Amino acid sequence: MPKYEPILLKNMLQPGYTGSLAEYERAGGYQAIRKVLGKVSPADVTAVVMKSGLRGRGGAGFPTGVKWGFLPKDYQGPRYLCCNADESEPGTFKDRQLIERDPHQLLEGMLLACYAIGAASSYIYIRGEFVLGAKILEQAINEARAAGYVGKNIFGSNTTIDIWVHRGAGAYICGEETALLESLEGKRGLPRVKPPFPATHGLYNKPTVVNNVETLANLPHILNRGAEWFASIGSPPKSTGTRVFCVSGHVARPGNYEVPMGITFRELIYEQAGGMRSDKKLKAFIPGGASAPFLTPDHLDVKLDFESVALAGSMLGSGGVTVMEEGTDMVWAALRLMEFFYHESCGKCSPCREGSSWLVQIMRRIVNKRGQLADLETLTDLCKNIAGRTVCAFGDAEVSPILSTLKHWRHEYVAMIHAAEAANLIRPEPVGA
Ligand code: L3W
Repeated sequence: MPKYEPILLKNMLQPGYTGSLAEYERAGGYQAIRKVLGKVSPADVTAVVMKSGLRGRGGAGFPTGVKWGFLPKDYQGPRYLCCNADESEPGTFKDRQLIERDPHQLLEGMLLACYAIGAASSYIYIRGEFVLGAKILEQAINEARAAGYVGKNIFGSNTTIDIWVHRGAGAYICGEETALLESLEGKRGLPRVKPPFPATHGLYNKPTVVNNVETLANLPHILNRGAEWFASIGSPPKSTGTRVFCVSGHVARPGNYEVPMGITFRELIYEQAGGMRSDKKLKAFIPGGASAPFLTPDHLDVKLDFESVALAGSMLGSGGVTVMEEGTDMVWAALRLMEFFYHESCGKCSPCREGSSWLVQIMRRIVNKRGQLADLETLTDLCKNIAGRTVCAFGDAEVSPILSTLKHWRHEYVAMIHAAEAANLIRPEPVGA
């Protein structure tokens, strides 16, 4: 038995649960939408979600009900819901499990969100590599459509809600909400300048809500069990509910763990994930996906809630916790992440497009024992000229591995450079060579 009551993972933890429509309904599925449809007004559904304190599980943690509330009230044209299933943040693999193991939970969440915002069409933008997930979702939508739960006049009401699956083509940037919308419209996935936000100018320039898979999967439970119940879980008032944390790296039991927000990293790593995989001690961890700055063993007692992790100098982000043991080369680790961001930069903004290339070249030079102490200042300067100077949050994200490893493990960079000097390896190598 898990220590904490699972909410989102509950069904799939039952032996033999396949996630079919019949099994989801046997477990109490599609009760929330039946309870709400035509009986509770859309505004009241939004009010419940607002009161529950649910915040976005994709990275930014924006309050879900507040986001829905930004949609123009008097607008008569179409409005859309987009489910962000483009899970690509390194170290994050929760949405995939939610999709593959309990697809109807997500579909019911989408029906509730569509009802609340008045959307008749919704899209699941799923990462292209999630071939199995896309297939499972298509099958689940077909089952729900055949039962009259998706499509015209759902559950015999006069409400029409359709759900379509759209597969991405392997670009990390399409997890950024406006790049996702561009891609969904058939264009190249490049972020748009915000404001205007999707709430007013989204898909096809219409009012649109973009919510993450885990965010939407929480909705049936909130509508079934009430806002007060949800708000009492976790670390109220600002971090309510559970999070599905993806623990990876040098731990004994990597995997997804659903726990109430507010437990400590120590508990997540040492109790839930079984501690370190060997006798080596923990050296570092990334608390919320590769975009989140690294933390150290001094942060093990930080609580896993939005505010506490921000106070510790990082972010809870997408919930991907990557653990590294003693002996991990932090300069190499930062380079590895930087190579990912360099590869994935969409190229729209010069600081990110050009800067990521320079950062990778300098980091490679240091790791290849050709670095100089002046490189550390150049790295810092470059990072400062990228963060906050791009259209989307990618610029901030890509500098965090370098800035946070320089903050906590600068001595490793210096030692690498001194070792190169001692071996007389310094042969100034032009950047760009
Ligand atoms: C209307 C306003 N809407 C804000 C909406 C906005 C968006 C949400 C949050 O970045 C983070 C990033 C990654 N009127 C509004 C408004 N909104 N003000 O609220 O917006 P924002 O700008 O704070 O965040 P964002 O651009 O959505 C997301 C981090 O997440 N991240 C990325 C994870 C990646 C995945 C993945 O693999 N798919 O989850 C990880 O930590 O760095 O900081 O909806 O429209 N006045």
